[in-house]
Amino acid sequence: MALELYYLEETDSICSNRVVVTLSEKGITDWVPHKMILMNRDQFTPEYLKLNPNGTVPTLVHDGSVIRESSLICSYIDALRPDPPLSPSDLVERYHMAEFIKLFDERGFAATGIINFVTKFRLTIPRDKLEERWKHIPVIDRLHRQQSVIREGLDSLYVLRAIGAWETIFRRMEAALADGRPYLMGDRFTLAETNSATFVKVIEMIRFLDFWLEPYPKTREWWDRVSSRPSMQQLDTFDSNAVSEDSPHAKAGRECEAGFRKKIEEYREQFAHAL
Ligand SMILES: N[C@@H](CCC(=O)N[C@@H](CS)C(=O)NCC(=O)O)C(=O)O
Repeated sequence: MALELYYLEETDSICSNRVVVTLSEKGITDWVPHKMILMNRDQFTPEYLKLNPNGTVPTLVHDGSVIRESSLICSYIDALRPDPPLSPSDLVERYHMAEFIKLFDERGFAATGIINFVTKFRLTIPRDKLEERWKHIPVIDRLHRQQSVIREGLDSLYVLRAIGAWETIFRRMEAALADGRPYLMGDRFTLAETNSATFVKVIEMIRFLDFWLEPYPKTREWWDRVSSRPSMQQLDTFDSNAVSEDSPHAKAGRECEAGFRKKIEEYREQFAHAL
């Protein structure tokens, strides 16, 4: 079996890392890496666009068949090699896990990108580089999201939406973990973790996680448990890690913290009714 992965090997590459963590948890090490660099616009070469017309990373190629979309790639890998299973055996539980993953895909992904863009990207990447990259983005939603947060900063409405997405996710996680279970689906680490932990990692890299999780103690414990697994710890050995207090993420986080906290307060006041 030949598994080839087109991916980014950077600590804040949330979708690629979903797959990297899944491969590690499955104990699969014999995959062929094709490292991509977004700033070199590797995602827009004609050869890559044939594999992935969205111009996004990651893409998995298995014996010549192409599998796209990070959460689907993770499910594919789980199905490919059954042990250890990363899905519950119970049918209803499997669909409850899929509901979580749908929420992470539909709201968590964009929200995490927005938080990374409005902090680290906004403060470190030269505007002309971003303008050049924007000329090639083939999906208009992604283009508008990036342009709005880069141009308007924390005042972009996308930032409040991103906060809303994470407030919903944290509330749902807290509810799932309320009975004392260690992982979202029960006793075992599953795809619900591989599909969310790399997103939460970025919030931690920016140093926003400690204050954000204050009202969510069970989710805090969950994060401590999940982030200490070797599959997650390896992410800190990649480029763009935020281990040092001098890293771009840590610096951008310090610069934006006060404004971001105000936005969380604003959201919590306006949306106390949210579930
Ligand atoms: N829904 C896709 C999203 C993938 C995605 O957008 N990846 C980002 C990197 S995290 C990317 O390739 N961005 C390309 C760009 O910004 O030009 C998935 O889950 O695989």
